Amino acid sequence: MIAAVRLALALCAAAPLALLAPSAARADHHEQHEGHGAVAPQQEKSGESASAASAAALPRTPRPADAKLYIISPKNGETVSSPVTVRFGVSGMGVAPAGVGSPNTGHHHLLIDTPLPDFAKPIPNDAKHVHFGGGQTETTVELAPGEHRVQLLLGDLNHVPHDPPLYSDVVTFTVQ
Ligand SMILES: [Cu+2]
Repeated sequence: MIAAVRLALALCAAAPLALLAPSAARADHHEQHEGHGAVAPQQEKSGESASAASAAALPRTPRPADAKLYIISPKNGETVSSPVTVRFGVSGMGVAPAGVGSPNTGHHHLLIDTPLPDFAKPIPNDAKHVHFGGGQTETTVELAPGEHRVQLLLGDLNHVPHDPPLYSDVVTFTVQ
């Protein structure tokens, strides 16, 4: 029952996130927008923004305790050439596209040469935090020669890590 309610809340929160339409968002959702949109703290209403950001906790989606996330390839310590194919593995949960709130599912995020992000916020979306919202289970990345590290982090329909967060071990490899 609790899971169903949380799911409904999460679905409700999905619309403003997807549409980026603050006028359509309820007041509490609006705060979330300002919270995770405000990268620069020196905004006009910086005081308000900061308190809104700390108060606006997105709903976290529960997940099975025994679920596992792992990188199938490359292997830790391997030397590879660029572009590098990275294959994602998950057990105990399913993969669903972003925006789909099926229980015990999520979508992959590949963290490239960056540590784990703040689990209370949507996973950043940039060159170091790559979202696979279509439900993809592998990708190919261009990487400069040298040592690199990759790690997987599962996100729910709103791109927020589950509770508890599900992430893989770090894989470190060398691009020749
Ligand atoms: Cu995502």
